Amino acid sequence: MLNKESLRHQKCLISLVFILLMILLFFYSFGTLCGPSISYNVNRQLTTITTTLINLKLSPVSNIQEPYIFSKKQYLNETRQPTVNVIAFLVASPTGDMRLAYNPYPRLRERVIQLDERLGDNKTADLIIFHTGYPFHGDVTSIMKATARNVLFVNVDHIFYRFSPGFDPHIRDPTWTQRGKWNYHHMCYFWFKQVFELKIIQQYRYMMRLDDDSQMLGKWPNVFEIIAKRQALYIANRREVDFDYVLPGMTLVRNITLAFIRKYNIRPRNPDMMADIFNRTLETPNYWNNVEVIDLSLIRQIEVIDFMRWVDESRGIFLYRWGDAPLRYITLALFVNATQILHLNKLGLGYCHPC
Ligand SMILES: Nc1nc2c(ncn2[C@@H]2O[C@H](COP(=O)(O)OP(=O)(O)O)[C@@H](O)[C@H]2O)c(=O)[nH]1
Ligand SMILES: [Mg+2]
Repeated sequence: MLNKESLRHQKCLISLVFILLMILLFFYSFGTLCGPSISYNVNRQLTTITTTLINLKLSPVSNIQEPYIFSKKQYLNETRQPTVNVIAFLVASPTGDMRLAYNPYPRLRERVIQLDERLGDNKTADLIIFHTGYPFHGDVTSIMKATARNVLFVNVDHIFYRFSPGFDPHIRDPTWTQRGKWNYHHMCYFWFKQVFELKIIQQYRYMMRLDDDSQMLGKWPNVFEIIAKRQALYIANRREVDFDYVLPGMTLVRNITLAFIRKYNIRPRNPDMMADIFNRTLETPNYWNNVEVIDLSLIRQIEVIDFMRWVDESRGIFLYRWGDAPLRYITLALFVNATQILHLNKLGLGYCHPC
């Protein structure tokens, strides 16, 4: 009697759960079908752990997954020819006190329109806007609509705020501060090393970096075509120097460079640039890389990756604010022949910064 009763109870419960499930399923599919059409898609790059492990083994770069990518390709359902060229910006979305925070997107939109007018690549290169924080929907779509290029908004919060291994930002103060306490250092770390480890970058061969506080002057030819045709590895902006009395510890970068050369028995490919680094007492040279074009095959070479790791592990970026510009200069001096570096001024191309 008791058993029959509990059996009936169980049956009732199961039917009730089943009905509830059906209702839930109905509302879920109804919501999916009839929900407001999403104007851009979130491309959550969810790959299985196995794939990631395989990738890591095969590739010398760490292939960091970017969790949030808003892509115009999906937004407009566009079918464009895939390209090996990419133009990269980095900006910070407004955070904190919104009344005081600076919103970089309106100016970036202007720069993107200008880029389309001035760069003679027929708007074929992709545009990646690396950003921290959360741009408003309107910021994203206004830029996507302003250009015929394929645009990708890539959130880099998951790597941007990282420090070199073993560096403790809590017990130290920086020798240089701009925006937040460590923001400038993070920016240098990003452009020197982190950007090349992002998975999204792996599909490209040439990357042009541009900053939102700079402008191309006049019409530019297709620099991607030029670097490829001339089989060059880098297009450099003008030479500048960092002074040790402004950035204490800047010249210590020579020690790590020397140690690296000795350890790996390297013959620097560019003796003139190397001499430029070592022959000045308090100055460290750099190319002002707020604009640069890089053949990414350069930084995919094992020894270049090793050098970037050495620099990273020395913690000099955070201890002494070694900038990505002098670090790039040293990388070029170590690994690139003079003939493989093209110069904007020799190409007759103008650029201003800040402007
Ligand atoms: N997301 C993010 N971007 C930054 C930050 N600091 C600088 N940037 C970007 O990095 C680029 C270079 O920064 P900038 O301050 O102009 O460097 P400077 O020209 O070397 O003084 C600019 O395009 C900025 O938008 C930051 O803290 N967060
Ligand atoms: Mg700047």
